[in-house]
Amino acid sequence: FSVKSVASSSSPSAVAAEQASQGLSRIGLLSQVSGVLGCQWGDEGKGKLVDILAKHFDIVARCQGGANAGHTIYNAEGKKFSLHLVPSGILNEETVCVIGNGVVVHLPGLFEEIDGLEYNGVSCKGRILVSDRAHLLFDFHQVVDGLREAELANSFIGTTKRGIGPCYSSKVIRNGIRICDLRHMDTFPQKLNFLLSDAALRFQGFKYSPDMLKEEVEKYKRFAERLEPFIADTVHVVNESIAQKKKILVEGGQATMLDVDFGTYPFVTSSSPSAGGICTGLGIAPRILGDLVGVVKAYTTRVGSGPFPTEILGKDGGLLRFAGQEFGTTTGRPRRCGWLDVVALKYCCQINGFSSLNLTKLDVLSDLPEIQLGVLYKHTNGTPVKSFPGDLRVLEQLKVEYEVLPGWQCDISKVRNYSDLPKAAREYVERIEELVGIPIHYIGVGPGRDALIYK
Ligand code: 2SA
Ligand code: GDP
Ligand code: MG
Repeated sequence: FSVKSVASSSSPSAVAAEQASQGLSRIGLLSQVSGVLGCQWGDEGKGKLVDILAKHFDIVARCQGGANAGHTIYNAEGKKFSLHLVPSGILNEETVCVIGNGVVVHLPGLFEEIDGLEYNGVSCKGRILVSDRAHLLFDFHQVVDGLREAELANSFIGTTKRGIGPCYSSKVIRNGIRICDLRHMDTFPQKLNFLLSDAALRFQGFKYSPDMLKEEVEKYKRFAERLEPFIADTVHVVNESIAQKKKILVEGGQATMLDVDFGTYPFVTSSSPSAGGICTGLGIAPRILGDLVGVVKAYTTRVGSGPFPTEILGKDGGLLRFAGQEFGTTTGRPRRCGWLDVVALKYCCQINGFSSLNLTKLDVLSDLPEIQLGVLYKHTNGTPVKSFPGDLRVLEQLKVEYEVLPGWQCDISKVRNYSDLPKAAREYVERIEELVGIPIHYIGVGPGRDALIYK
């Protein structure tokens, strides 16, 4: 397998012209390995930026999560695609898409996604590589996800029920079945039997019979055949590509506030959507990691349970949800909405060391007469909270101090130059930059590919 280089796909002069006009200098991502990561609780619009940037990269890779992710992108004709496992570089036909070792792969879902893309004219053959080290996520993991949530009753996490937690549990407890195990159908049934009987022992509601195992094994024999051309040692492919000076863009799923270590535990996902997940989920050395772009919505959303300090409850939160069309890409669940939380954003920037930010959905705030920014957390006794607390009880009890900025109350969705934004919108952007200390290089003013301002 070989990855065609972005630089060698056109003549040198064409490449120079491209870079000079609207290429690499404009996007500011000059490092060999760059990444796009979520700064809040997911759905910041990571997919859109990755789709736009893809043409400047040879490889776009996912390093963690699974089909819990929902990344919405639009092609040049405005056709909408919702991606879950396939990286958002897939619409750019020169890009190779890698599903790294850190991803948990539900094969029926992956094939459904590939079929949907092919049906819509997007060729996937030879363009998607799945790591032989990635773990298989079975239907039973999804059933167990639902059973665990039911057991938790009122304190449920609000997972996507895509089986993510149970699959990572299998991986970490070392019972997991990996993509490379599909090449050993002699031992596969035994491994799967162990997983299924374990689940049956743990959950009364889990129905399991020898027929079910037989059926699942037969299904996976067919999947194994179909998957074979997609399977690769992606650690080798990625590192060989790095050695050949090719460019790699890593697409994060979920976000730092959902990170199993840094997020609002236990109301988190089961992977590492922060910078560290790039190294462990793709086999890329930390020294090689370059520019990371943090994607942050101009307000905040969260789907599922857990603390949300700047949440707007009631009718006003509903208005923001309606304006931003805040419904889950994977599950259709309504997202909780609130003001931009600068305390959480600074914490996220600290962990990830972003070189720049993409502020998305600024257009959604256009109708508001005033906009609030959560700038400080205070304990109930009035003393400031020094940094984002790990203790959920502290987080649930604190008070947020807000700054109030004027709104601009006009349509900005057609604006393409930063200087053409209304003064109040620029002031909002610049106040965030000032508070966080990281430049905002990209500003989203609509869902479409063209609705992006380069600042
Ligand atoms: P899980 O399924 O075990 O990863 O759920 C654990 C928590 O992680 C949250 N989570 C997400 N939050 C926002 N967006 C996600 N993707 C979909 C989307 C979500 C959807 O793009 O809209 O469609 O509902 C995502 N994936 C996981 C989840 O809500 C739990 O809080
Ligand atoms: P992701 O998971 O971070 O890729 O984000 P999602 O795709 O789940 O959710 C972001 C939603 O906002 C999608 O429907 C995007 O099409 C849309 N979107 C992205 N950027 C913008 C923007 O700047 N303005 C508006 N109005 N919508 C946007
Ligand atoms: Mg999403």
